[in-house]
Amino acid sequence: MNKKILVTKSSIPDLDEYVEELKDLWETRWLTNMGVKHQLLEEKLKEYLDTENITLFVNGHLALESIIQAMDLKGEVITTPFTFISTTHAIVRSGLTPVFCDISYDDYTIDVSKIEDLITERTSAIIPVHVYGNICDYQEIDRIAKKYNLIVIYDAAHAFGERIDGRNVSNLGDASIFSFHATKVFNTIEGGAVTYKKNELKEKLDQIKNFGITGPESIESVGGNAKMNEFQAAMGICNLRHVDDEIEKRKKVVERYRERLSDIKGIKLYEEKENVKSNYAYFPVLFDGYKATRDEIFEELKKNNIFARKYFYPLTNDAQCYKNKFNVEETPTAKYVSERILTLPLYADLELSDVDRICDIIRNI
Ligand code: T4K
Repeated sequence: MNKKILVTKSSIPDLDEYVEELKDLWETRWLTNMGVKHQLLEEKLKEYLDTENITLFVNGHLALESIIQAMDLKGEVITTPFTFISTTHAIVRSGLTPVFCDISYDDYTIDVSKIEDLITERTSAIIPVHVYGNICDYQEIDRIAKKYNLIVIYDAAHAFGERIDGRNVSNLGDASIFSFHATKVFNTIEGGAVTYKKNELKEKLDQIKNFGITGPESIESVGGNAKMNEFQAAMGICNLRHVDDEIEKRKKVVERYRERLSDIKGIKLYEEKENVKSNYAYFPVLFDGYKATRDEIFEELKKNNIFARKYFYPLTNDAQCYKNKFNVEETPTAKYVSERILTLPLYADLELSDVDRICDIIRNI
């Protein structure tokens, strides 16, 4: 049997490098609660992401819930169902109503031509997703947000380090959340961050992630616990040293996939854009009119010990827990895409011979 290939494989530093980074924790015994590693990683990420304001979190999901709380969103939030369930859950768990906008067939991000029809007097924000690292039409979103006085928080979980028109994605909208989960281009084991425009949000976010505590005898707000610990931050410090190399290696894998899968009838690949510096986070392939269906390809790969993933199927507005609450027919393009898309294995040290094998299975099915 061929070796098992999963959809991704975490990037990690050499064990010695990580151990070296951890050594001082054995002396200080300061393991969490915004220790020196946490502070250092925040500073380093500010620089890497070219942002003035960043707050670290224990994961991307709580980063999103926390910025929703900090920006005091109310009522309805326009978002898309073609995403990881986290985006929708964060809105619902914050007591808000998600209003689902359809996606564009070209890049699977929010269809900006459909946003305005969904705005009501209860709408407070738009939470678009840079799905797979495909960057949303931020200029049009900016225009709409300005016109209707809406807050924009990007779910940039997939878009770490990407740039568009020379700007780092961390600077788009009012705020962006990132995931540093083990499966991401840059990871802190579990982890996440929010970047944002308004300086005063820093204090609020720091409170929300630490029980609302502002001093040994003062608790100013109702917060939770969403702090990144020192082991996570240390992993981040190490991984950040190598992330550019990792992205370069991912690029090579993606180039090979493109070489082998472009210009095949019924296979649609996401078009690379000249104004975007990609991080090569995912490699989604749409089987639309191909000789085999997405599900047949998925099964055939599985028979060969290759585990691609149906990101993102089902749509979040079709998840069991949201059945009868939302109507998937209202987002027909998202439904169409989610039934046909497959994300193929992609990680820095995926061998090109394995890419060839995956492509051969797809081509020869
Ligand atoms: N917004 C968006 C758009 C997101 O995609 C996500 C997370 C979030 C928000 C929330 O951010 P976080 O709170 O997670 O920071 C995975 C990840 O757990 C999740 O972070 C990610 N999106 C989502 C797209 O993928 P699953 O359920 O697919 O994970 P799992 O356990 O099936 O792992 C997938 C593959 O990754 C495995 O087949 C092998 C590899 N893997 C996995 C783990 C756990 C590793 O190589 N190392 C590992 O440690 O959700």
